[in-house]
Amino acid sequence: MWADTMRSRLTNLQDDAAMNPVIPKLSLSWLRLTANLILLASWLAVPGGAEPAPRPPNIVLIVADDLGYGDVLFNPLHPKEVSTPHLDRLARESIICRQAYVTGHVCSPTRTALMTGRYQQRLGLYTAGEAGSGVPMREKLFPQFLQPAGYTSMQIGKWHLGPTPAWSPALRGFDEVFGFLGRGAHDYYKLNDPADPIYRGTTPLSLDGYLTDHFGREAVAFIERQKTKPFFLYLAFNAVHAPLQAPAEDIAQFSTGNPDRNTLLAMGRRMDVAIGHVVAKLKQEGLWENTLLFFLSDNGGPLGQSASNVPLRGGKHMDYEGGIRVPFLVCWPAQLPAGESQAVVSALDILPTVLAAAGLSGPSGQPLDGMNLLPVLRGETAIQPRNLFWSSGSHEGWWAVRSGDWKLVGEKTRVGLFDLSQDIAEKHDLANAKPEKVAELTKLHDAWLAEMPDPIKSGGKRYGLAATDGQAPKKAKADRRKKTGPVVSPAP
Ligand SMILES: [Ca+2]
Repeated sequence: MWADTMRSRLTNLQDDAAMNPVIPKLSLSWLRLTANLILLASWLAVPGGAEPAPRPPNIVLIVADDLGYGDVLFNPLHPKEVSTPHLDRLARESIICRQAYVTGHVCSPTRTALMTGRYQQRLGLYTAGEAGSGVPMREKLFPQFLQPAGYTSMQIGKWHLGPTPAWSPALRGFDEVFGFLGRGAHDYYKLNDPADPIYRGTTPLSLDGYLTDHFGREAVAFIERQKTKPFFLYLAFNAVHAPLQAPAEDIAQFSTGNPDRNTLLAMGRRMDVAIGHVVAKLKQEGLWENTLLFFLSDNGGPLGQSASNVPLRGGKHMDYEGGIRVPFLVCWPAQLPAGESQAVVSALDILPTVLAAAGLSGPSGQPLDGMNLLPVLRGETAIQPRNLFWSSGSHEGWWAVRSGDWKLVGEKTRVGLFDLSQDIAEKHDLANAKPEKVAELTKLHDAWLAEMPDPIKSGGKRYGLAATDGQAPKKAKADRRKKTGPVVSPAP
């Protein structure tokens, strides 16, 4: 790195000399000689004569909870009352991915995919109840992939991938932990509840203050502790998930006429300030250029809490775009030019992208479902059409597939077909007009779903059908009854 800097300075001086005859030729020769001697000395100082390997980038993964597509300033269609100035500043240094998706419409399934790099359905986890009950311990998680490159990892905030300390991120590759485990929600002020503690590592804490502020402070303190070595920071806010709670002075800054909306925006604003502190710390320590940072929401904004997903249809708990398309930033100043991308990206892509950036190969026995985004984001390869899939199993009955610009979305027995290149708001259902396209996309989804195991809790993969992948519901019991008479239930 240092030798590169010297080379670059010498090149700049030579360029300056070509432009400016005032720089004496003698000075240039002296400079060139000195630089070459220093380069030789640095080369000799390294065993084997090789330059030291460059430090891999720091990885910062910031996840907002239930933040609507429309509730960030970097969405140009945002409602006028939205206020996220720090995220907006970050967005101007990032690549804004306008067509970015998570793998589900609620928290823990999408966080499962984020941490495993695989569709959560591969583990039989289709719903929040299933994924929240615990991602199998055999599954390797994000920080474990980074350990061979010497990363130190910290998880801050909401985990929601297992309810008890037996599922703690401290047992899943995170060297440091500060956050809560169990449910998707946590009170923002009651931080001393033994039934739902905030943990440091696996030790319950008793705290005062506002939860989002704690998460921001912990992130800054982690960067301070780890600034000399590569680190992975997973900063998983529960903001702006319910309960709707924010400091009164923040709520007072909003006057939409809707108290819920005011509080929601105040929660977002408080998270925005925390993110601002994290970015400022990275810059202050000279780490910014070589930090690969992702920011996204874990699912769409809930319409019942006055979130905005403008211009998208629907919200949390739905597979319309408003439930699964999310605000998404990628920032790596040393490697990626700021701008916008129209590539269709998935939260599944984050792990493969990070592994590529860190010079690590992917797993052999646990194939990842996403792709390394760096070639596309650098403009080295063209954007290719791709297929993405969603399913929340038989209970909810939502499913969807995106293939190129076409999207088929199903809710129980209804399906809708949309051309997203013309109709981002999914207003014009083309299912009746294009039955062949419905059949094509249904077949794609069927093939994907056939690879997935049944949901771990109960029920089949599809609405109205029992387990066994789309076959007719099992009739074993009924058939048995015909042959053997009524089945007598055991006494309770
Ligand atoms: Ca969520």
